[in-house]
Amino acid sequence: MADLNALAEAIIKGDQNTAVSITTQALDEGTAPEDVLNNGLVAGMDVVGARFKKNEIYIPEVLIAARAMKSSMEILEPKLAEAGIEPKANVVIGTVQGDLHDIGKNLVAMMLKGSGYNVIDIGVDCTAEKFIQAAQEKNAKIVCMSALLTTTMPAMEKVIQAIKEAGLAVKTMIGGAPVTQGYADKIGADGYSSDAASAVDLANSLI
Ligand code: B1M
Repeated sequence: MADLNALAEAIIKGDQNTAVSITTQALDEGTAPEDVLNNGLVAGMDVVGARFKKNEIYIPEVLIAARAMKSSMEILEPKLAEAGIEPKANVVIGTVQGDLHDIGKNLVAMMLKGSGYNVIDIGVDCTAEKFIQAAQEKNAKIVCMSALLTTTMPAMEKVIQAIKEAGLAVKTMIGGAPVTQGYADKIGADGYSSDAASAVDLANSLI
């Protein structure tokens, strides 16, 4: 019988082979894909997020865990689709116009995926139009923006303004090293988080 605690542990350790093998075994044995997701993969990523937040582990460990999660998800996703299991929500994420930094944005995207969101990553140097088009096309509940340069932070405000003008019913989240809660309040973002694990908590509170 596949051990979902061991699957969570494999994700925490970033042990890709074990994660894939337990995921495959669990599905072959008829374990519900939702159980594999929630009690194995997401349970593991929750621990990774909590440890990252407390500085008990660092970016490389998070990336390795995310890679293990991704491999298992590739096996699980078709089964989830067959079982009609919906993601928590669609989320659009991108780095704002003029900014090419994407390491933090990618981490946030991975943590959101790990927590059950369908993440549409529109990349770097994204204009307000690109955010809006993706949010409309994918019927997104949240638009996430990342900026690493003080000079590109104002592009976040432009996106928020454009979203308001377009009358889109989406929540906005911002983050990145120079960004603060005060700045989020100033430009009317719905939320700010300082790190990728807190971004998941914030998204959960916004949907
Ligand atoms: Co750039 N760069 N860079 N750079 N770079 C910084 C940001 C800088 C602080 C370095 C410095 O001078 N000390 C400085 C900015 C100064 C400022 O604006 N005040 C800077 C500069 C000036 C530049 C260039 C202008 C340099 C030049 O060409 N003269 C240039 C700009 C290019 C452009 O974007 N147009 C540039 C270029 C680059 C590289 C391409 C070489 C490379 C980027 C590679 C890549 O991303 N693929 C790069 C890098 C790597 C950095 C540093 C060294 C590291 C950034 C990083 O990835 N951090 C950085 C200095 C530093 O921070 N020590 C620097 C790790 C990452 C995990 O953290 O992105 O903060 P971070 O993400 C965190 C949180 O902020 C949060 O979660 C993440 C994980 O916990 N978070 C969110 C991020 N987005 C979020 C969104 C959310 C929620 C949370 O919700 C939506």
